[in-house]
Amino acid sequence: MIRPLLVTILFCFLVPIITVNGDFSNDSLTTTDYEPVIVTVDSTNFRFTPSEVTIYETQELRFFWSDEILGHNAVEENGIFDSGNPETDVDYSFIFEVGTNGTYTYICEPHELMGMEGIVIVKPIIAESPVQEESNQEVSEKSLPNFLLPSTLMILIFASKINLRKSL
Ligand SMILES: [Cu+2]
Repeated sequence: MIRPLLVTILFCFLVPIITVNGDFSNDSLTTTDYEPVIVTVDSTNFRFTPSEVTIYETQELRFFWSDEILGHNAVEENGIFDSGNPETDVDYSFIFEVGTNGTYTYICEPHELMGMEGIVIVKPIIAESPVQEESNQEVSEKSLPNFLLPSTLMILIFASKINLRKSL
């Protein structure tokens, strides 16, 4: 009589624990927490700073400077991104989509010969978009009781049958 009851209780507790743990692995990386990485022009007027940045796919890369003495731009060597004409005030952002990880080199067109260039290292992410994560959570919350109810009922029926047999 005690054993089936114990099994039932154990099963009811273990199943939700296993299910919840399984879902946690998907949440290990989220894209929404990433701050934009800002690249500007240093005091020499001919260098980007930082000249090398490491970012993640979907993280914002922002080229920002204002009141510069000279006009600058940031143009990726294969045209992946381009801030436009050289300006003394620039606020240009670019986002590398998922799957575009790699190393990118860009230049400032008017000062290319002076070595005004920068490198962006884009690392891949495994995360889903925030919208997908929310919907996954909804699904697991909804499916959990639906899944537990039939299995719990079956175990209870099974347990009661064993008890019935024993009492006969
Ligand atoms: Cu420049």
